[in-house]
Amino acid sequence: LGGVVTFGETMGLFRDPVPGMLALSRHVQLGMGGAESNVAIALSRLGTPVTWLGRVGRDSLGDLIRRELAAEGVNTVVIVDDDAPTGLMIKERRMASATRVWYYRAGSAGSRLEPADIPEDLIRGAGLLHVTGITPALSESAAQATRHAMRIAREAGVLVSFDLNYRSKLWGAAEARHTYLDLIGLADVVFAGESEAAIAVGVTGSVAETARRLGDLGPKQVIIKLGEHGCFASVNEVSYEQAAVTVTVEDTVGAGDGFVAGYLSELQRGSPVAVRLVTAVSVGAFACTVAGDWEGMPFRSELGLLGATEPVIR
Ligand code: KDG
Repeated sequence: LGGVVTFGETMGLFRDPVPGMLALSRHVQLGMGGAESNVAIALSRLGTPVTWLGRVGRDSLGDLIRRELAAEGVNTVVIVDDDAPTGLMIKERRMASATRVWYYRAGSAGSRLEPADIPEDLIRGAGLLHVTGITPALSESAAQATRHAMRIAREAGVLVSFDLNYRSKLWGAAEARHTYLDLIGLADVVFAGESEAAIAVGVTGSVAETARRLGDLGPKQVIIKLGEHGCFASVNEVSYEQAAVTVTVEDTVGAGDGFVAGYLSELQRGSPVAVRLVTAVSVGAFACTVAGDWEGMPFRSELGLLGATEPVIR
């Protein structure tokens, strides 16, 4: 199979790893973040070939993103936009248990993605296309690019994966709902948290009913992410439950992306559903153990560390 193709906006990221008021930070660290590139890095570390496509500005943050993805073994198709800067995200870890995020991405290079940027042949040759609900929230052209890519994949018989990934700072629930209902219908695999799923299909009495309603929109594989409670999945109308792996949490941002990568990596390997879900919760747990959106993603050879009984392995 031709590996995974994904695209979206990756931004520069400022954060202080020490909890407290960002206004008092004197040692802010520079990094990057973006849901789709987080997934791409995790897939690469898990041994699944992956290509990330996106726009960056002709600036140092754009250089950082290209260098980091190359270092992680992610194939990239990067469009350097001369007319817009790379977007930026600022993360304030106000206390160990509460992180706030601000975006500086309106009009950014990444948000200027458009249908003409989509490499149609690359998608037709892929094993799977993965997109998230962040991209259509960025701009009208990015929304069109997302839909266009999903249609091309579908027409070519390439599996399409869609993670709702609701971001309230980017759009309202009513607008998101309209787009979700459209895009879920173009997906084979859909991932959502419970509250995200409720935006699309309303509040239901049970996670099984939520999954059923999402499945009624088209996807055969519906996976509801339940955070510290693991996940619920309905695949070809069979239900599965998987508990989470308990870890000491540093930063939950990126856990959902790790979860998605774990599932998709196993799907690409032809693993059964139960194995996909175990790897999903394992990679999600790894992502929580390290401050940073993607830095904690595991290599496949490291997955067994979660069950380690000795703190030091010599
Ligand atoms: O899923 C983690 C992402 O939220 C983060 O890395 C940045 O893509 C991002 C976003 O839009 O919030």
